[in-house]
Amino acid sequence: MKNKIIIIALLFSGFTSAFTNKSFASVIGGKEKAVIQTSAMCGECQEKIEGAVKILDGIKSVDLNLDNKKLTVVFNPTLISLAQIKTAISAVGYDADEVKANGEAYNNLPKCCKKDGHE
Ligand SMILES: [Cu+2]
Repeated sequence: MKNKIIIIALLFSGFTSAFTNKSFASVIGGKEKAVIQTSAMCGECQEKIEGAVKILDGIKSVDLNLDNKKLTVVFNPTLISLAQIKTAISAVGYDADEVKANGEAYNNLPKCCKKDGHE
């Protein structure tokens, strides 16, 4: 009986540490969920970012919230990494957390889609 409790306690501590070790990402049965801060300004940006991520291998779902500019992405970490997703967002001209937008792609954005476009 006591052994059973210890095993359960060990399983539980392993389970919770799997969650706390991943700062903004959590593991959900082979899928990983991450929230990425982007620099999206409008619906066009939203479509562009979601579209750029959606076509990548291993992406389960993509959703950009324009109110807080956060992209919630569920992906299979054995097929794609979080860094690759951020690079794809940068490549279409937007910041993704610590990864800054690709300069050329950003320059080619319509003025209203730029960070200083609403002055
Ligand atoms: Cu835009």
